[in-house]
Amino acid sequence: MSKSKIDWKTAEGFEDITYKKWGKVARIAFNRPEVRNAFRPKTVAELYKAFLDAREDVNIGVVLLSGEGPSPKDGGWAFCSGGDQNARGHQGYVDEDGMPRLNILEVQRLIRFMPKVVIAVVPGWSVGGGHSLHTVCDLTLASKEHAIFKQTDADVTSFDGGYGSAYLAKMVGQKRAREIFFLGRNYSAQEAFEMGMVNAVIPHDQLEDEAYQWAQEILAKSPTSIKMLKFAFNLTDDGMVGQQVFAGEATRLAYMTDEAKEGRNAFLEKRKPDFSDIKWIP
Ligand code: S0N
Repeated sequence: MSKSKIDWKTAEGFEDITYKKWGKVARIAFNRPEVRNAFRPKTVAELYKAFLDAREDVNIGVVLLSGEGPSPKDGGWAFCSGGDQNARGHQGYVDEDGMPRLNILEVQRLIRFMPKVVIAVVPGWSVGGGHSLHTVCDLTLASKEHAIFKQTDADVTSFDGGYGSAYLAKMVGQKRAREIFFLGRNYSAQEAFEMGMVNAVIPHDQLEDEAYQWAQEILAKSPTSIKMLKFAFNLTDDGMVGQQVFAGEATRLAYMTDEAKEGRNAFLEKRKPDFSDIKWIP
């Protein structure tokens, strides 16, 4: 698909992010390039709203998460540089309402548990909480020229002890994950690819088109299979919640059987259910 054929329709009402849809693909992007797309609580609230909309929209199957750019100040590119250090207060990140929040973790969970594929499309810096976000996405595509992966959590005493570190270690191995967090070095897209935390390194001017193409390939598959596979991949790392999410979808599939209809009908008709015709298929 050439870029000219992607005719994004932009949703109104967002300031810190952009939210667009075209066909069965949604695109959500940080829109604070002057601070390397750092997030404040307002940014996170908008992210949550957009992700929830994409989750609920039955026409959407794949979500691209990216960052707008380049920066009007210096031309730099960013996916996200994590929590906005200007908004960080004593107990969390603080907006005009004065409430300290760590609401990015709610967005992480929404990405993790949504029954759709989320692809991190990384055009530049992916740092701190921004690094955690690419980690929690299902796939990561990175700009060959501009993407840089870096964990500054131990520099600013704002550490992600959840998916950002522990799940990263499942992806790149314990030694590498500890190196990423303990040393806080910069890693190119190619180095991140070789470590196993990036799926493809793509020339910058083709990144968006290529991400859209990856989405099209996924969208050609069976939606139920993709959803069940995502939850199956998650299950072992998500404990009882992983089991709950997977099992919920199994229950939904069971609802579609004749025996489920008989169980419901028998209750509504105030009689005992008759499962005698149902085969015990091995
Ligand atoms: C991204 C970096 C490496 C880019 O360096 P570069 O290219 O040299 O640009 P700079 O000149 O440094 O930056 C350009 C302008 O952007 C501002 N800026 C950049 N990042 C931030 C930021 N995070 N907050 C506020 N402003 C930022 C710069 O100040 C500069 O502005 P001007 O032009 O006015 O000087 C480099 O910028 C960098 O290292 N940035 C900081 C990265 C960082 O430490 N982020 C925070 C890490 N921690 C988290 O994100 C935790 C988040 C969280 O909420 C959390 C909490 C609990 C559990 C989990 C999490 C989680 O999700 O991780």
